[in-house]
Amino acid sequence: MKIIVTGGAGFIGSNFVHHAVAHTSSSFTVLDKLTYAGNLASLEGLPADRVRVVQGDICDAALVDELVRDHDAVVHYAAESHNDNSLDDPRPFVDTNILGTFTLLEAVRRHDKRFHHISTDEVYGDLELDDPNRFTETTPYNPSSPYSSTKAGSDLLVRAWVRSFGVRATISNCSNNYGPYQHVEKFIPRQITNVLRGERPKLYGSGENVRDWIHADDHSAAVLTILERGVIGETYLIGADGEKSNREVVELILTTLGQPSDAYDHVKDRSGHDLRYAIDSSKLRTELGWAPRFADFEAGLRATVEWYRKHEEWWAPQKDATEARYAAQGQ
Ligand code: NAD
Ligand code: TDX
Repeated sequence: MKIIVTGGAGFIGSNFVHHAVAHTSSSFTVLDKLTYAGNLASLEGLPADRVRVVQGDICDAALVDELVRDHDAVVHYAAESHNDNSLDDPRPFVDTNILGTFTLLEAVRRHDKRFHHISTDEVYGDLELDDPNRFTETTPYNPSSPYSSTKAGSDLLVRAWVRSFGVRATISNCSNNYGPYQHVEKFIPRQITNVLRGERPKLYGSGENVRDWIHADDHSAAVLTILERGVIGETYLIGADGEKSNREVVELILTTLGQPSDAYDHVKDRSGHDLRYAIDSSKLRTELGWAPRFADFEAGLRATVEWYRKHEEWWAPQKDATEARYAAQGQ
């Protein structure tokens, strides 16, 4: 197959291209605007005869139409992805996440191509810390932030294009990813690189907020599974039973790097900060037979710490500007 990967120079998209090159015989066209979050270094080492990069905007209807016409499928990762940025300046989130998805949907409708939409568990809002329930495919949408509301809007567009126009699309909503090539603005890489630079990790508020962690490579395997065997029109939740409080994660990073487990600071909380996310991925596991390989979060985190230790040249160029932005926000 010839597959377009939007946002393929970002964190999860680049992990997907590496995974899919190794596990399929397809060829891939990365369509990426190369915003601050896109990095061609994340695609180094891939075979040039199977991976090509087109720098462009998913809101560019003419470019999108030309590319979609010439491919079999689109896997759609491109997004503005950081909650904190969406609180500071929501406009690019509306443009890319909503209008960009609309532009892609119109092209796959015109050319009758397979579409897989990458989304997030954040569309379901948050859970109490002691709620015995987890998110499922039937949990009502209740997004909290400008980021998650634009992702929710894009999911609803995909559902409408399936029902109204018969577009051959599937959707997946995944929990928090960690692994190589994640931008240093995000929680885990920010704290790892802080410790590597002799700075203290920064916990928003109490640090009791819970995220459900999955390794990006497990996310990629799940997406390939859905692309190959998913039922058109269906939504699949992706998660690896990796619930941890932010404080627990910071303590693990500190001890992995030989520091005292309490060598962190509490900083200003995020406005509207979601308390807890938790995914029930039974549907994907029972109906499509997927299971995570990185079942041990601590081992996966140690490998990720090691990756950042060995790849300072990948993250260092973005670190100072990212920390300057946080400092200006009191975080
Ligand atoms: P990221 O910010 O690391 O990467 C986003 C990529 O999209 C970048 O390469 C950027 O240049 C590109 N991009 C942005 N706007 C674009 C545009 N208008 N046209 C073309 N390319 C554009 O994000 P990520 O963390 O890799 O997330 C990828 C997808 O996965 C997003 O849709 C996100 O909502 C979803 N997701 C992320 C997580 C997570 O934990 N990071 C969890 C669940 C779902
Ligand atoms: O310095 C920090 N300190 C801190 O305590 C940062 C950057 C974050 N946090 C907290 C906020 C969250 O509770 O850590 C948690 C994780 O934060 P982020 O990495 O910003 O992720 P989150 O807001 O949970 O969203 C992520 O998962 C779902 C991705 O960024 C989204 O794209 C995805 O949809």
